[in-house]
Amino acid sequence: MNRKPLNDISDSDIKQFEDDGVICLRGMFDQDWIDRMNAAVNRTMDAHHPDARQREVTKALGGDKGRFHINSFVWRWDDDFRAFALESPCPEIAARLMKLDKVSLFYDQVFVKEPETAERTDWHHDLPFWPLRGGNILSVWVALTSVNSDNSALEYIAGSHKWGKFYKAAIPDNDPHFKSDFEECPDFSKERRNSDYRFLSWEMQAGDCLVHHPLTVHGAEGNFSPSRRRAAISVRYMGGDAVWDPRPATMRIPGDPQYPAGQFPNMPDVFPPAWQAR
Ligand SMILES: O=C(O)CCC(=O)C(=O)O
Repeated sequence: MNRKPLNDISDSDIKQFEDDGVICLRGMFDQDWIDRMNAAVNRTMDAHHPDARQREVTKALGGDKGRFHINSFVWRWDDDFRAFALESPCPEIAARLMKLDKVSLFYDQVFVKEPETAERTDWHHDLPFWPLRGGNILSVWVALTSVNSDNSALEYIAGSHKWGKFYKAAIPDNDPHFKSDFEECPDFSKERRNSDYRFLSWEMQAGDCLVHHPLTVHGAEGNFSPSRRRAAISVRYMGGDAVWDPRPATMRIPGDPQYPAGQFPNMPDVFPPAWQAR
C-alpha cells in the first residue's frame, strides 16, 4: 500500500486548485488501498457500531430504491479507515495542495450511492457545517469505484470558493439541527446553461481523487446506473490558518470537545496529526 502519492503534484496543479477551488488528481492510490477500502466500506456499512455516525438518506427521505449511505468519523472505530486517514497518500496530498508542512485529520466520511439511487447530493459548500473557520481546510474525495455522470459524479462550480458566500448547511436528510438563518444555496442544476458559471466534473477511475476547498460549491445527481455502485471516502484535513469556531447548527464532534474559539484545535486525540514534512 503506497504512503506517498503515486504521481507528482506539480506547481501548476497547486495553482489550478487555488484558482478553481478543486482539482482532480489521477491514479494516486494503488490497487491494494482500493481493495482494502472497498472491503472496509462493505464491512462498515451495516456494522451498527456504537460509535457509527450513519445517515441513511434514501430511507430518511422515504425512497424505495437504491441506497444513499453516509458514515462519518469511521476512523475512530475501524482500523482500515484509521490507516487510510493517517497512513495513505491522503494527508500528503492535502499538505502539498495547501502548501503546508503539516496537517491534522479533521474527519473522514463515506459516501455510497447504490445503483438506482434517486437521491441527489444537494448543492452546498462544506464550511458552514463545521465548527471551524479558515482557508486551510480541505477534502480529499477518493473514488473507490469508477464514476461518471450516470452514477453520480460530483460537479463543482469553479472559483465559487472566492464568492464570499456562506450558504446554509444542506443536510441530505433535512436534519433540523442544522437550521440557520444563512442564505440557501441555490439549485445550480438549473444554471447549467448560464455562462456566468463554469461547471467542472470528471469521469474517474478508482484511485483518482478530487480535492476541494471548504467553500467550493458542489453537488451531484443521483446514481442512475442500473448496475454500478458509486463509492468514495472524503477525508478532511486542516492546518495553517484553520481555527476552532463552535457556532450553533454545526456538526457535532465526537466527545463534544470544549476548546477556546479562535485557536487551532490542538486536540490530538480528536484531530490527530496526520502528516509532517521531514
Ligand atoms: O459524495 C457525495 O455525494 C458528497 C461528497 C461531498 O459533499 C464532500 O465530500 O464534501
